[in-house]
Amino acid sequence: MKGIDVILEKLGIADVNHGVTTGQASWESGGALLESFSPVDGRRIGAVRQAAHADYGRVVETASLAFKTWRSIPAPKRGEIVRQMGVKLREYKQELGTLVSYETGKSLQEGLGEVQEMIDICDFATGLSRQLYGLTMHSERPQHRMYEQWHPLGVVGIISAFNFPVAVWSWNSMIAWVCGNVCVWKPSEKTPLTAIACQHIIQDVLKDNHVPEGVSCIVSGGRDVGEWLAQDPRVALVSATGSIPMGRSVGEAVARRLGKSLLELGGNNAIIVTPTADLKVAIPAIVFGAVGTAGQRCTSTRRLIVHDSIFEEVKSRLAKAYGQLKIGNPLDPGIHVGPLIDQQAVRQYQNAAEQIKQAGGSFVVAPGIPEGDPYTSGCYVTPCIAEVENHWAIVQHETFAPILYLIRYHDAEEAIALQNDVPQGLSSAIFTNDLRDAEQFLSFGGSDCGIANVNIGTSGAEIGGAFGGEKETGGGRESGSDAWKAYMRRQTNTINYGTALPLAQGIKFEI
Ligand code: UN1
Repeated sequence: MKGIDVILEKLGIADVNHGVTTGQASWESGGALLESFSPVDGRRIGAVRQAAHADYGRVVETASLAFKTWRSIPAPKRGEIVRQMGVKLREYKQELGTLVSYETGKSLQEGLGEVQEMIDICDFATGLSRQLYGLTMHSERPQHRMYEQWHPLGVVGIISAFNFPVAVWSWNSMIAWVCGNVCVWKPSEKTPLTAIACQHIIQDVLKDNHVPEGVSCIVSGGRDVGEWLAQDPRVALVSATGSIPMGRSVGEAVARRLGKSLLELGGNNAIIVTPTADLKVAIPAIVFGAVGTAGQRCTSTRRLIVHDSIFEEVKSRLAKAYGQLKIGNPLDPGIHVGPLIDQQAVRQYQNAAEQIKQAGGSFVVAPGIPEGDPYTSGCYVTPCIAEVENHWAIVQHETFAPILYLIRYHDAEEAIALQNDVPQGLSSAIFTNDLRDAEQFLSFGGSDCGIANVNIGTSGAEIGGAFGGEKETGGGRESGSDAWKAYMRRQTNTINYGTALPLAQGIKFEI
């Protein structure tokens, strides 16, 4: 694609790039070459030289050393450095957003939106750097004072997924940095170039502020690099975003060494549509949730649980809306749906469609593979809708593709039971104008997900809230609210400013 070359040049992306960096310095690493192909048109965008095990070891050593300097810089000063990163991201928003769109296949609007999330988290982290608050407690002993404080953990490993190739890194790293940690990032092997671009964008900030090598590292590579991070006792926290099997294996390896992990795994997100729902609001929310990012968000809407009385109406309105979807080059502003990440994802979509048929599902909007120009990369699919039953194996499973399941319900209790009856627990929503339905959905007896919305869809969460989910989604929380606490260790301090030694619980011990 013309225009992309100019953007690559501006972002410092060459044909072959160093895939191992410790901030400003890039390393001649010994791993294999990893090529990145755009799902938009199949073009080879460039390649990165991956990390060999020895490179990984040296990076973590450099990071561990840098931690000693970085943690001694006052938190608000670290916040100021993160603020400057936000300024740089504003400057490069168009270029980075375009590369995100070209390397992942998401629409340009969504690529730009992802960079906006990065900018927003920089602002959030800057403010947070002055608010890493601990509590004070009243001691039960005279002339004693108790309080708690939060200290940085050390090296934070970040494993990110292809679908949000840069925002997820920034949610983790910006917060981790103001907390005083250093970061080692293993980007998705499907989107290695956007990661290199991020490092280039922040390089001047690192240099101008004399940030030591090792505070912001990248180790490019595949599953093996993720395993090195998970098994490495020098890595205090491993934050991993991706599939449930990936998270299970990272979580198990980190738990074996009693390390900390923060897991952000799959979702199987549902929207309940009640009889009082305002369909003018609900229909676009459902369509965006189901087909946005070609159904490849962990928050994508996968299941639609619709009341019997409006089932046919919702079905026909959705079929009409799907009929208007434009599938094509996501960099074209008139396009709604871009490609999936690669041809393997297309095969998974086809397998899912096959399983839906075998289970007895019927398609309201049929699946398909568009052919000819501009679909020659072989990564494009047609968003589809199927009438199914919630308990079917394929419905219980997260397929990362634009497949929307329609499920019928009769009473409110049944709707909530269906919504919760999947192994995952990330995002959920209800469309209703009935106060009781809404409050019931948000109550302890309602949605069991980490995110529960009323009259907005399941995807597109703002960075100000804590992001994450329950059950097989992994339990981690990232981004806003007090998610920063996962990146710090809590220390409880008791100080005796008297001349006696009263023991807690009134214990007498005299010598
Ligand atoms: C993801 O899909 O991994 O809520 C993250 C959303 C985005 C983040 C999605 N803010 O859809």
